[in-house]
Amino acid sequence: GHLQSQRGGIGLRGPGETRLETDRRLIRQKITRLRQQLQQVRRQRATQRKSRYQGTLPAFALVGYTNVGKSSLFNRLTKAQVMAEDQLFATLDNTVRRLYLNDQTSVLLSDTVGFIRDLPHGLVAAFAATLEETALADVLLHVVDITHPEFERQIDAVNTVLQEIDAENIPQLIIYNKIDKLSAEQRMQGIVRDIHGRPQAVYISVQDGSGLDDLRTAMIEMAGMKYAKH
Ligand SMILES: Nc1nc2c(ncn2[C@@H]2O[C@H](COP(=O)(O)OP(=O)(O)OP(=O)(O)O)[C@@H](O)[C@H]2O)c(=O)[nH]1
Ligand SMILES: [Mg+2]
Repeated sequence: GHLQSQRGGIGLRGPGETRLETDRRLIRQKITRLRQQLQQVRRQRATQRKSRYQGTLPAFALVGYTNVGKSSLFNRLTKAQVMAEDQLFATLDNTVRRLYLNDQTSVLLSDTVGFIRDLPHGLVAAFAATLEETALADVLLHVVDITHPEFERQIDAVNTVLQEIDAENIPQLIIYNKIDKLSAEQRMQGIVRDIHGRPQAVYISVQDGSGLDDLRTAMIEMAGMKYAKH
């Protein structure tokens, strides 16, 4: 049926308008209203996200090529906390958790989808909603599988995606993971620092737990840097 009859037809038809013209006008109005509502929802979501992230807690996001061990690390860091003190964290979302690093420092930690090389532009857009969280992080934990023969190309690929989502200027800590697979003489350890003494990279194994204390130390320092900046 026509919109006019559905709406009861009271004063809907403008002077000289055909029924078809009236319907078109009503549909256009409806589309405009829906667009405005959609815009409103988007704005609300952005505001909610901002207030969550621009609170007092520094937000850390795990990023990295697929299969490097991001989720394993996420689980290891958060599960250790759950076992130590179940009340200590609140689940904020499927993949965002509050993580207590020491008495003074707690942060938000989020897991993200793995990046892949040559991600088509359209796909980046499709992932955009997930990656929006990444772009809002204060610190990126860039996990790397140091035993992968192409780990350097994978780092570049991840950084390319980060550029596409305007996240290339967020401070990064490189986490070289899976050092348990390296031979004793290949194995590195400790925190690598830049000339200002800021943490740049750490060597860890999620599997055997080595380097996780160094990682926490580096994270605590970087969480503090957020406030030092201002
Ligand atoms: N040897 C070894 N294997 C590891 C380590 N950390 C993770 N893995 C393995 O690496 C594989 C991938 O781990 P995930 O945690 O799923 O990797 P991810 O980065 O979350 O992968 P996506 O979600 O696909 O991007 C799993 O088989 C893990 O068991 C590690 O420290 N040493
Ligand atoms: Mg994962």
